[in-house]
Amino acid sequence: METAPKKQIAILGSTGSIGTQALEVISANNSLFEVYAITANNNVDLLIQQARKFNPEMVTIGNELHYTKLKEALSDLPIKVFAGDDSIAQVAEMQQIDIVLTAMVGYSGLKPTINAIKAGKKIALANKETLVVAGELICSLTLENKASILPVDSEHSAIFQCLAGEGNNSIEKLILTASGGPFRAKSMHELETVTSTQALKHPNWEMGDKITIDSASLMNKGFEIIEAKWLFGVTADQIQVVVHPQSIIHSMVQFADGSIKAQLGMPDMKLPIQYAFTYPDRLKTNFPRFDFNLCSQFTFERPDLERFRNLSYAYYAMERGGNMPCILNAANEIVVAAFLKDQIGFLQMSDIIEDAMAKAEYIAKPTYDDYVNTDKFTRIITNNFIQNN
Ligand code: MN3
Repeated sequence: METAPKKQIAILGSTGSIGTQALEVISANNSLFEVYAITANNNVDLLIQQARKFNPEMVTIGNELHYTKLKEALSDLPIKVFAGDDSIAQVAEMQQIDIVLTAMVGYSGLKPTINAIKAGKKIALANKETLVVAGELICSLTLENKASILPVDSEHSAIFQCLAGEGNNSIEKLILTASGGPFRAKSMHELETVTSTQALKHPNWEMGDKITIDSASLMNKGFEIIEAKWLFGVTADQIQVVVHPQSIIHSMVQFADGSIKAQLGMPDMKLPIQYAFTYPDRLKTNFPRFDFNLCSQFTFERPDLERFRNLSYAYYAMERGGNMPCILNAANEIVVAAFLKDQIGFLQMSDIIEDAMAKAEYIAKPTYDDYVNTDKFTRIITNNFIQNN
């Protein structure tokens, strides 16, 4: 029997939560997939371990201070070693690569994703900030270069799975589910004093620090509505967010006849990662199965936009368009970092984001350079708001 060549996979951000889970998926299916390249920003020790285990063609560390350590630790292996952000962006273009998994955190994902698109790659997109910041540019480049974007975010993977087989049937509405995060039931008064340690305890999902804070503040859901707009070509009024604390329904699509399709399963990112790698096929797994006999109820609530203002800021940024989502993202990255260092409180994150959105210069039709400048400037003014707090 003839066997297909293994799909060559590049993982940008291999030491993070998505990256490590992607490596588990590849390990479990090593007759189908091979790791061609891995990159990390700072976690050189784990990157070395991963490189020794998966023996990729190339390994890249963003922080150049770690280059020598990485190079020496792999000197007995035929692995090419690089350092610096430019090298990470270049990895994405390598001719041998079939799929690029973009799993880095925040704005840093933009440049490498653009490079991968220009090289016509299949992109398994886990870095939602890329679409938040520059969705319009990313979508036009994707079309132009015949690249394809496969969602890894669980909600968008759910929608993507619901759309399989629907051909040209148009979407009436997307219904994104949200767990509500660890602070779902907290009063406004309680939210004034919650700490980053409390925010980092997500009830259902194991994720990196930044996205866990974003989940607690509903900014993650805000980013996901913008991500959905670009991935599925819908407008703001076609996207509804519903809080579903059990996190079993991962999202839904409502069609023109009123029918609603949902995708369900245990919360486990390995499933959407694997589906992005194998689409349109499904692979057998031994992931835990959801059992209706063990679940007494599914509940749903309307998100509270007074306690969680970030979600309304995201709707506003999406409708305003231009560089407004880029401003939202940059301000959020800065306030989340400050909250993690206990420099500002939980509710102050939203106050400062609102100030930054009011102050940063709005550009209706931004170019790539405008996004770069918007990001830079918004970070400066957001830091000023934090200092003067
Ligand atoms: Mn998600």
